[in-house]
Amino acid sequence: MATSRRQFIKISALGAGSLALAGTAFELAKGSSILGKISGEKENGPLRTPTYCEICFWQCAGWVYKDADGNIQKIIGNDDDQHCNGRFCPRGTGGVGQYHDEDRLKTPLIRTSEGGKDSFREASWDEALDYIAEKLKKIAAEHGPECVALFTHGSGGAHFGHMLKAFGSESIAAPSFAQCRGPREVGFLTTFGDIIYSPERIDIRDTRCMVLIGSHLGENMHNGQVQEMSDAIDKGATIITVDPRFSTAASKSKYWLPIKPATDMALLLSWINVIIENEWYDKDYVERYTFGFAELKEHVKTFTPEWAYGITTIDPNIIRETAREMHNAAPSVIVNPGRHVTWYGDDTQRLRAVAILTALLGSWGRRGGYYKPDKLNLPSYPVPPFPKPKRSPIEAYGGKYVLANEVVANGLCDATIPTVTDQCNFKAWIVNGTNLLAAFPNQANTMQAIQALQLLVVVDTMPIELTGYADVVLPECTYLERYDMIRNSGHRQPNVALRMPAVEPKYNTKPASWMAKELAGKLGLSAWFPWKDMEELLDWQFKQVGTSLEEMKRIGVKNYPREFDDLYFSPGEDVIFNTNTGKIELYSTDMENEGFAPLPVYTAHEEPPEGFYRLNYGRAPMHTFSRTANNPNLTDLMDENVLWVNPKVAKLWGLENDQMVKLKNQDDILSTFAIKVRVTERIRWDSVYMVHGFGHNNKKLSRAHGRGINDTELVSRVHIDPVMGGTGMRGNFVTFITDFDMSGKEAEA
Ligand SMILES: Nc1nc2c(c(=O)[nH]1)N[C@H]1C(S)=C(S)[C@@H](COP(=O)(O)OP(=O)(O)OC[C@H]3O[C@@H](n4cnc5c(=O)[nH]c(N)nc54)[C@H](O)[C@@H]3O)O[C@H]1N2
Ligand SMILES: Nc1nc2c(c(=O)[nH]1)N[C@H]1C(S)=C(S)[C@@H](COP(=O)(O)OP(=O)(O)OC[C@H]3O[C@@H](n4cnc5c(=O)[nH]c(N)nc54)[C@H](O)[C@@H]3O)O[C@H]1N2
Ligand code: SF4
Ligand SMILES: [Mo]
Repeated sequence: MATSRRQFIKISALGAGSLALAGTAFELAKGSSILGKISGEKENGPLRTPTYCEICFWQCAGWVYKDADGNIQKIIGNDDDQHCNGRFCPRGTGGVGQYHDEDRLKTPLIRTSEGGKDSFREASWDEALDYIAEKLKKIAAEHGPECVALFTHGSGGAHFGHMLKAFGSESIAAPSFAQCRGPREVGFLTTFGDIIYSPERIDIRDTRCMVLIGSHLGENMHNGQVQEMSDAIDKGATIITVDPRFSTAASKSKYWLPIKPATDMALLLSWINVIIENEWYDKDYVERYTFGFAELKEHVKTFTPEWAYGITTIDPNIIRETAREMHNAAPSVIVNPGRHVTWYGDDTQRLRAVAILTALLGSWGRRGGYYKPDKLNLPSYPVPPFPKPKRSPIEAYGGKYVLANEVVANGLCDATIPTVTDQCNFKAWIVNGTNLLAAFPNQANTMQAIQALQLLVVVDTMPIELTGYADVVLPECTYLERYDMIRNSGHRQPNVALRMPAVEPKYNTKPASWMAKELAGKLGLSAWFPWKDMEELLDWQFKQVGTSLEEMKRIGVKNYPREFDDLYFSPGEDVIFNTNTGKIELYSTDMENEGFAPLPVYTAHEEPPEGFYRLNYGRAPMHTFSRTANNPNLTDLMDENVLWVNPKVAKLWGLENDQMVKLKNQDDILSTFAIKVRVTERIRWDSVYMVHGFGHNNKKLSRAHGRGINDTELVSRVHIDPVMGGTGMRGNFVTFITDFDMSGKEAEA
């Protein structure tokens, strides 16, 4: 009996396998239902499901393919998607590693204290959400709901943001503003009355000249942009790269300007000088659209290339030649506004200079320059009006940064640290999809805020630095296991994209959409979550714009025609800009009204002290910040960061390739881990360079723990941009520590 039973199992297993295999080839061609059943999907279910990628904010739309057993095989780009044109970047392709990562958070955790020792205990969802709801109710009763803040990056922000607004707080911030692109948005807003948006409204496809200033497209994988840049180069576009480091972009450029760090403002002012002095600006455009040209002309008179040479170390002839290249290509020129632009604290002013140059070349609103994106007007599901909070986020940071057009995350963080004058410090943080100990500079400051909290909830997919300090950890399932809000992004054509679950959530994880709705229920806020589930919500919304969830499951992305033919200005068109004067403000009245320089000025920044080097950091094409450092697919491609050191410096210090060093910064902060030296001419002698996002210290990250150095721990000095609160992070200096024992501590010698 036993034998025949064993045989039975064997045969049936084989049978199922071969049935599935036969089914695959056959049914793929015919599209019938057998495969759907085998892969655990409903009858006639698709073999591929649509998603948009969450491995970075670029949100490329793609298809998730599964095999007959329902296992994810691959993710590829959706051909109809303007963000990716059918191609994913290496990170997006490796995104499935986030789903497979065995170190993932698996179940809710609650902090407990016993005998003075803290530990996490596993909890059910009900318990964890009850715990949070009770704490939030208590904080609201004692201090007001506005004392709760949300920090968020990525898709979950929409769900938790909606919940927090219903609760009575508008203090919702992302590190993608004041730690990233904020200065450029404010610099362009005060000049053109409009922002750059994401994806950036730059017409790389048709450009004839692109200037990259500390923006390293190529290593920085703005997917669609990198594709367009490579096409533009093939079509003969001139690339001018300004970077102290020989970046990948620099290697593709006609001109590489290895600028002395922190001096870009001088270069920009001298370009403006050359373009005005030689009358290389677009006279008709300047006359018709701009305000303050005479003041600008007077202002830049002395900023000659010779003046700039003394500051930037860039040859005056090269400054003239590159200005002429821009003039020759105008108006099809992009002086790229970059993205991570929080560098030295005068960043809004630097981006104002970029905006002014753009206006002089007449490239805003012109083919090959800046186009006007169009976005669908997507109605929200009807809910009651949100309660009006007693305190706005701006009040929380005391009337500072009035020109900021988004909430300043570090402003909320600072307002959490108790001071005598503050009316109400933040008492609780909900942190979703952002590793604040890597994203915020000055970790000591962040820690001080965290220690003052009554409640810290961390929603993440991975055990990270921040989860270690949480009171409650909520494990989110990955983007491959959930629905999220409709991606509605501005582009050349309005468009929507759907993310749906390709597979069931692994472990005891849940989507943020579910968490926010459940928590809202426990807080008595169900009126703001009237939909049954995400399917109902999405279907309702899609139907408002002429499609449906059912159709979107089949097509993934839908592009709509533009309502008006206004990608570019038409010749001689009268345009009213959304500024105080209705013109492009070369001279900014907003800046003047707020007590800032109305025309950008150069200020010298601190130089590295003797024996120290400026800490420079950036991106690698196969990783995103700190979020991919443990992804098994991507660690296969790169599993640590290395330290770029100029050969002159290496010789001086006797450093060799692959030697491990630690770094110490100007404030005596020693890196927790060590990093491998890479000796290379590609970095100037006054700086060192590493990729951001490594050096994790959470031991639960089996592939990322202790691999390389975390640049953030060495960025203890912050230069705040007074205009919009951005955290300038590039004014930090490090020296080499070669004498340490590998167990962690600097050797006593
Ligand atoms: N020193 C230094 N600091 C920087 C930068 C730098 O280059 N150097 N760059 C700055 C810039 S430009 C930016 S935009 C910010 C970026 O800041 P962040 O977006 O905070 O970057 P990450 O470090 O990747 O942290 C993302 C967190 O989200 C989690 N996560 C990933 N997917 C999901 C998901 O689906 N759901 C949830 N709930 N969580 C998820 C990850 O596990 C990770 O813990 O950092 C800024 N700070
Ligand atoms: N693969 C990948 N792509 C990404 C991301 C990622 O994590 N991984 N993150 C995305 C995000 S949110 C952002 S904000 C962007 C950021 O991408 P970028 O806007 O390109 O910014 P960084 O990565 O900070 O690039 C830093 C560049 O500036 C140079 N630099 C340093 N100091 C100076 C200086 O004083 N002057 C000049 N001119 N240059 C200087 C550095 O050498 C480096 O090449 O990348 C996006 N794309
Ligand atoms: S650029 Fe790459 S990582 Fe970012 S969303 Fe697109 S495919 Fe994903
Ligand atoms: Mo960013």
